[in-house]
Amino acid sequence: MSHEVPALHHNLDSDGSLARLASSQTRRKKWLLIQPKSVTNMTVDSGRVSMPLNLVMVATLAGRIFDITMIDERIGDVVPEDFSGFDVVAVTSRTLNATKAYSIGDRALAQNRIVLFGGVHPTMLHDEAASHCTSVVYGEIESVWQELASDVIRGTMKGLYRSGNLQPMTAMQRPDFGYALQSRNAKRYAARIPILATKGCPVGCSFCTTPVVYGKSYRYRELDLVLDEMRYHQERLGKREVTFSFMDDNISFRPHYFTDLLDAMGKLGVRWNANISMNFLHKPEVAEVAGRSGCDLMSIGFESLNPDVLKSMNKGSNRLQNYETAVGNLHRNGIAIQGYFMFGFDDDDEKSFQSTYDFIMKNRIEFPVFSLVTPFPGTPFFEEMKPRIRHFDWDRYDTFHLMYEPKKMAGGKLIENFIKLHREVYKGGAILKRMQGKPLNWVWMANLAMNRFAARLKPEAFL
Ligand code: B12
Ligand code: SF4
Repeated sequence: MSHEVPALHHNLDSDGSLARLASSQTRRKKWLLIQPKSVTNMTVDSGRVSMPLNLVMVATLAGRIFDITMIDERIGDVVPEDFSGFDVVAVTSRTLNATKAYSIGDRALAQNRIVLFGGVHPTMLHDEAASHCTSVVYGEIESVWQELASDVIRGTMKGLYRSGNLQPMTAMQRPDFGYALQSRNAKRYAARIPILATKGCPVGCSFCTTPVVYGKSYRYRELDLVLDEMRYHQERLGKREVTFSFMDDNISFRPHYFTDLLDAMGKLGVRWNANISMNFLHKPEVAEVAGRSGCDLMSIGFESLNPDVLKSMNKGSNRLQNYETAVGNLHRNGIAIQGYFMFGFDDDDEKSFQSTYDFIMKNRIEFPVFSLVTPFPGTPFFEEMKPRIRHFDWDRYDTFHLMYEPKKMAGGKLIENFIKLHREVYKGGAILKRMQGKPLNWVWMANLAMNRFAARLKPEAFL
């Protein structure tokens, strides 16, 4: 079971120079890592959030030579007003919490701290982010670590850290969740442990940032590293049935790697869920091996039931004729489906809503998630829609706002149908029809929460 691993471009500290520089520090510099909470009142930043693997990875790397404190506003940790106890304030940001990140950055800059920004939004809009921080890290921290860490020690910061060479994932250390678990609010994290087997997705959907940041590359960790990480958590928690949540963009892009991973996981006795693309789910054997390996939920971007919409978003992995087969295969193996659906494309009309409703009800999709298509900065879709986008208020980039007037239906109608679909799919009778006979677990709870969420949706909240 061996897999070829992409060539090592350079190690994270290949010649030991960083270690030597670090040991020459008179004291270890102190880093404050911050996960800001967005201001949206929609579902995307609430409930039980997962431990932030992004910041945990930053902490794991930086913690070897710096002192780390981590704050996650989403679980109720409070960002201090006074940053004088820290040398470096490092903030992660997506678009929907960028405004919050910027205000933290401004405050820390005013207190003469080194302010680092990372995450998808500063990566995509580094010129904009630059005015609120000392340095932006483009993409993953691992690929610029040696240069970044050396500059922090010497105090010679550059505005942007960006590497042409992506690190092979073999160089990725096991994330140390101790940094996240230090918080007294840590019990608010979801129990599922975030884990990463692969990075990147070359499918190239026009609305997605992943192909922009990581190009056509698709990297994966050696299976033994992933399995060792799972065993480590089994031992740490003293039980076999630990539940993992893969944070991969598209874990199934290399079918052989994926099925080998599942075969091996089946022997460990863990439970897991993941984002997965449809590219080979229509083959019954994939769902069979997934079911045997402990998968209880797969998150699938069905995106649309409208063939013109699918074509316009360049989602080659989705073939409408495979949708029902893929669902049937997963259900036969006891795997629930979190199905993602987007609305608001130029080719969408009322029929898109009706066919989505029919598909969900007929196929008893357990956990449908709806969003309004949102052109995120840096994507091809953003560039295409820019002249028509109604606002650039990042707080409203939560996939629950009307971003532009679609061509075939007025914005008001789009929102009306969007709310109606939520209510129809999540009304009591519909939940029963979709969920009857399914295991009594958190998916039921998610449905009940969505029932309450749907009831309070008001058209004006989407503007
Ligand atoms: C897994 C995932 C989820 C999971 C878990 C999210 C979570 N709690 O972390 C779930 C399913 C819950 C989810 C939900 C959503 N997601 Co999501 N998700 C992802 C995905 C596929 C992987 C994220 C991940 O954890 N990767 C693994 C970590 C280790 O990598 P990383 O985050 O890139 O971090 C590295 C670097 O960025 C950098 N870095 C990051 N932060 C920092 C900070 C500093 C200081 C430094 C130096 C470096 C640094 O170093 C890190 C280590 O290498 C990304 C795609 C992607 N590749 O980013 C989309 C993505 C982040 N999601 C996206 C969206 C839109 C959403 C939703 C709004 C969808 C919806 N309608 O509900 C919600 C919003 C949730 C929220 N509150 O943010 C968009 C965000 C676009 C944007 N511009 O903001 C992305 C980019 C996908 C896309 N469409 O392009 N998501
Ligand atoms: S399949 Fe998913 S991860 Fe891949 S480009 Fe499309 S939206 Fe992004």
